[in-house]
Amino acid sequence: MFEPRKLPTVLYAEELLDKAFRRASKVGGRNRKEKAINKLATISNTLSDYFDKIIKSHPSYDSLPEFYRETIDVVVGIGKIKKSLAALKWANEMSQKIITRSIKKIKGGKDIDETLKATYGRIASIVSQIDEELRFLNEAKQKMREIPVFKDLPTVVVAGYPNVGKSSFVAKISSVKPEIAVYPFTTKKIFVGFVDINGVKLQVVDTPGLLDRPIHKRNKIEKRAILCLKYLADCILFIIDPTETCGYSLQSQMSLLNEIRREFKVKIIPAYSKADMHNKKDLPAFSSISGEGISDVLEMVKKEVTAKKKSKRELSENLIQQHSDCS
Ligand SMILES: Nc1nc2c(ncn2[C@@H]2O[C@H](COP(=O)(O)OP(=O)(O)OP(=O)(O)O)[C@@H](O)[C@H]2O)c(=O)[nH]1
Ligand SMILES: [Mg+2]
Repeated sequence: MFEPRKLPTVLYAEELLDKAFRRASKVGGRNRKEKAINKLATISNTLSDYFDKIIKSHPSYDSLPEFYRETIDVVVGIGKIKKSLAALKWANEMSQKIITRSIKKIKGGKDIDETLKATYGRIASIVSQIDEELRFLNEAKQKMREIPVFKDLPTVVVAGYPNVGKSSFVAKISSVKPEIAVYPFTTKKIFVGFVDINGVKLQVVDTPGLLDRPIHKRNKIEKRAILCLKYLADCILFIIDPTETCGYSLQSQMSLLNEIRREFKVKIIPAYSKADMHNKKDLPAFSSISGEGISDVLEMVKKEVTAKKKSKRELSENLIQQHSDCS
């Protein structure tokens, strides 16, 4: 299983060269020739160990589960990661070639100091050429670390317009504490928490707010929320703020709800937030501040995911029965 959190920190060109050259400066030898060869071999090993480590720490992106593959593509761009890793491979091969050739030259009697100087220069030039890629891989690592690792548990994804109270709800019911603020677009990442509803363990996912607009107009942050709805949700809790203190009209929120209903085939539970501020009862209503209505909403979610689990089990039992029936 790919764990983005385990990706190593990537050194920039200057740091990497410094590491390799510093190690080389410490090696000795029985004579000048041997010492020079040992220096070059040390640079070669340091660089190739390092490049191999970085390249191997990345998974085969094409065989990752769809959710991770698409999310990484939105967050960093898989094409760019592949190109950068290819540049590292190139730098590795080039440095090995140059060093092998220089060692041969020294063994063959070429001027030691001159050869060493020229080799250091060429290695520095090659590694500097991939500085941009090293920096990109480091940024990619930072961004990928923010992608949570999901468990194989029934999952409810909390969605809705910005500022309606999604994070407040998730923080109230689960182990995770996303940031909450009075302004919209507070949540920019995906948060996952866990909740136990009377013995049923659930994964609850807080997503960034969505506006009612076509997919091609959605920004990266919204796209991440959409991927959670598409791949992770066994059920969607769609939160609506009827007080409109979120800054968006009830009409726009309902229009988004209809859009989500058209787009996703999983069960959607619409619920009003901020029940401490209104008396609307045509949908289930809860308040993350007073706590009213929360347990009813959780009960509805639990009923939904357990029903889904049951229908999944029935489906596989039916399949087994059909296929094992030899009569
Ligand atoms: N009165 C009242 N205010 C609430 C309730 N839930 C959330 N709020 C307030 O609404 C504002 C937005 O809450 P968040 O939980 O950050 O909303 P969000 O939907 O996660 O917002 P984004 O991450 O920006 O999409 C904050 O000022 C909260 O204190 C509630 O049940 N009652
Ligand atoms: Mg939020």
